[in-house]
Amino acid sequence: AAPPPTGPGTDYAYDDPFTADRTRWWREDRFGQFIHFGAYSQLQGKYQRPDGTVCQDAEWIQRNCQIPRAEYEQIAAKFNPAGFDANAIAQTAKDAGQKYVVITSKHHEGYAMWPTKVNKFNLRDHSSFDKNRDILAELKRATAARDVKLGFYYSIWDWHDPDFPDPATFPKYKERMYAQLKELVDNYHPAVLWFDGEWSADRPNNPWTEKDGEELEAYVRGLDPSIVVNNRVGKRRVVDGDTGTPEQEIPDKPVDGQLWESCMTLNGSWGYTDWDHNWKSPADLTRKLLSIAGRSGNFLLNVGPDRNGRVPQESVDRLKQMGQWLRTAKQSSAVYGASAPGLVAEPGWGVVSRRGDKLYASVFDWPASGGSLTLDALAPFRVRDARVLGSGQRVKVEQSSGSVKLTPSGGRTNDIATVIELSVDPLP
Ligand code: JFZ
Repeated sequence: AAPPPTGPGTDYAYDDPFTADRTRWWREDRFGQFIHFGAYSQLQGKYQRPDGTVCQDAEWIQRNCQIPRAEYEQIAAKFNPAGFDANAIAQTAKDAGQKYVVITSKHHEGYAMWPTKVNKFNLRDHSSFDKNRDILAELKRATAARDVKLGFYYSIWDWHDPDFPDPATFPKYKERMYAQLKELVDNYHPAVLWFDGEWSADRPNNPWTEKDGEELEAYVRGLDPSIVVNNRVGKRRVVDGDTGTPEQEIPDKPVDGQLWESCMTLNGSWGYTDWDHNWKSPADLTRKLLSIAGRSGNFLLNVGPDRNGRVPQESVDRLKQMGQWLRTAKQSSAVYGASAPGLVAEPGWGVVSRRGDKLYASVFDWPASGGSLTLDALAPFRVRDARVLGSGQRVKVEQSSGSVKLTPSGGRTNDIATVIELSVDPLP
């Protein structure tokens, strides 16, 4: 699978991902599920060194705990995620309101989670797993059956491939990387390819360059032009870490005009660990989702299955509660297909998102009885109507040139966020 020719005159058609048809579904869906699952999951976050000391990490455990290559290969050979239940995982995403799933097909460790023919370091050839099973194929079937899209995370940085670190042999690695990407596209038809590991690194050295990223995007475009490629590679790469694919954080203001996605863990770890119980609350997670949508971004929220392939109940419970909130009184209108309002500034008492002629004011801090909420206008508009989703409670609206005052007639509808739907007409 040779990469496409590059150089003068071979530029492939660069379009604007933010407006391209292929990303319309992505900009509409807003909420996805990340899955970190790999040979590292076999250790569940703990490695006991020969001297008896214990080193803890998740998906970086091989590198950060200095596990020798041969020993890590022996650990991977024990990996047997017999309990991996693609239908249960896809249903968890569906119940949560997560419209797409992105699973690590190959993380930095270099271990492929599908029966690649490019090397033997994979779940088919180097594990204790059933050799008749293919978890990516199982997940493809299970997500498709629930109208959930499937994408793959793929790490460029590869700790296992012997040709990776040396710039002289790096092209051989790239050939194998391209061949693996062709396998993933041809065999599983992913909706998203989420590249990572493109940054400068040591142990091992990472020879990757921006040019490699542009070539990679061209190659993927050649494999399937409908695939949404995240903005860590390619000519539209967003170098500003705050708005490209921010890890564990949300940009502090709306970001329009580009695709951006905040990825977060439900606790503090991407890969499963026995020891990380720092679970975020459903209210916090739902408010993060609302804040991200109100700043025109996507939320990719992670689960890490254990060595047996099971998603922790703590994760399932939180995602289920997020889905229940979204399905109540069409509160999901504040998320799916919604973006930054543009017409008003983000208030201190919650977040505002916009979908067509509707503004959704998601109120985290409901005013005391008789109290009101103020929205500072950024552009002229008229409010036709305002009501609380779920109760139909009418809200008194007083507009002045620079602000809108909303005075509810009753109480909040829930403890996470009470959504006021405003019907508005932008004015010239
Ligand atoms: C990367 C991986 O190293 C990590 O294991 C996990 O898969 C995460 C989703 O992605 O971590 C990163 C990558 C980039 C930044 C931070 C963490 N960054 O650009 O700040």
